[in-house]
Amino acid sequence: MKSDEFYLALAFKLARRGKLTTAPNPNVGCVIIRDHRVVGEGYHVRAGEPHAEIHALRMAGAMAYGATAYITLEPCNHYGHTPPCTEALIAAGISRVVAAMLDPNPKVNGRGLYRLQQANIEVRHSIMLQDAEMINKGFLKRMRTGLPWIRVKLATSLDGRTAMASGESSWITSNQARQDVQRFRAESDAILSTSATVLADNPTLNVRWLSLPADIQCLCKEENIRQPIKVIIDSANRVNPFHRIIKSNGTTWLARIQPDDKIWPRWVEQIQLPVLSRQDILRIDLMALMILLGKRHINSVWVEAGANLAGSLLLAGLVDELILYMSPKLLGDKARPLCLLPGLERLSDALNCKLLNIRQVGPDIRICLKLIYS
Ligand code: AOF
Ligand code: ZN
Repeated sequence: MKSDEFYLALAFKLARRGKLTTAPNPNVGCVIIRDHRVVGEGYHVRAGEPHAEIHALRMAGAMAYGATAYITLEPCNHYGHTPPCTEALIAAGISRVVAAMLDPNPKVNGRGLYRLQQANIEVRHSIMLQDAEMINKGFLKRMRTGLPWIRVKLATSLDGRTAMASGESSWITSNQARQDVQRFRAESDAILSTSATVLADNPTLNVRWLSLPADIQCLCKEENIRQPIKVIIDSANRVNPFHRIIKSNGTTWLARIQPDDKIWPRWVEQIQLPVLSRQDILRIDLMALMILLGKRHINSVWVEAGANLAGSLLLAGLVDELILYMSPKLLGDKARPLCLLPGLERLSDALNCKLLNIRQVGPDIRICLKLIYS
């Protein structure tokens, strides 16, 4: 006989198929097992469409009677875009439910499993919690805190430099590293950058299907690829309608102190944000920006900007992960540092990270780190 973990692992595998499409909803997978056989399987594809359990129940049909449902997240018990999955499980005669974790969505949060128990369904939960946390980092953080999961990308030399003193920087890391970045962009709901980066590099910050690694490409057809929302911090209104990021036609939010009255394409929105003033310089309040993104259902933010924004986000305690591409080059003492962190003086002020993984990407090294704010 196979273990609950074995069948739940199948459900996780299914859940991952929705990686590029379910946001702002979580990735959820479900398998239905009767007499040691898989009789139904499903995963949540897109917000607004049926949940994982519904796909699996449809496939199982009458075979769901007396069966066990393995689900990577507690089934919902509320009317959202779709009716509650709990009622569908009960109506189909499911006799046991194994759910990897509770759904922290305040609309669910234990009520789904409670409803199943009331209907005399045997319930087991909180197993393979680490997998359940990993697969929905963004959704879970937003449900728990209102804030998105924030990843900052940095490209650096061996001596921790990002650009020459002149600002010359574009080719520090390899083509392969830049291709690897496409994966993170595709998996994110928003890409955050600054007017400084727009003015210096004039990027599009788009996901290019052809540049995606094969394991990501197979999750989504080219025409269905989701472009993350581009969010540009532009406190001095320096971005104009002729920059490539604006012309390249994808939802773009300009985070500004004061909107201007230029004529912008319909996919551009100027958002007025509160400011923090430091040494007479007005800066957009980054926490207010992240709260706003959370309210707009952004689960995950991918930051591609310079040393200034990276430093400010780190100092504001807003960074969840650093993704560091390190090129085996030495740029020397005059080159620019990785991120600006003024005010750190003692070792006890240091920002600490936990190493998540290291990989070689072409000639470069990719280091993924989790920030530990204590
Ligand atoms: C499940 N199974 O596959 C998913 C669930 O607006 P709706 O109706 O799509 O509901 C969205 C909420 O339902 C979402 O915020 C999360 O709490 C839960 N997602 N629940 O039973 C699923 N995707
Ligand atoms: Zn549901």
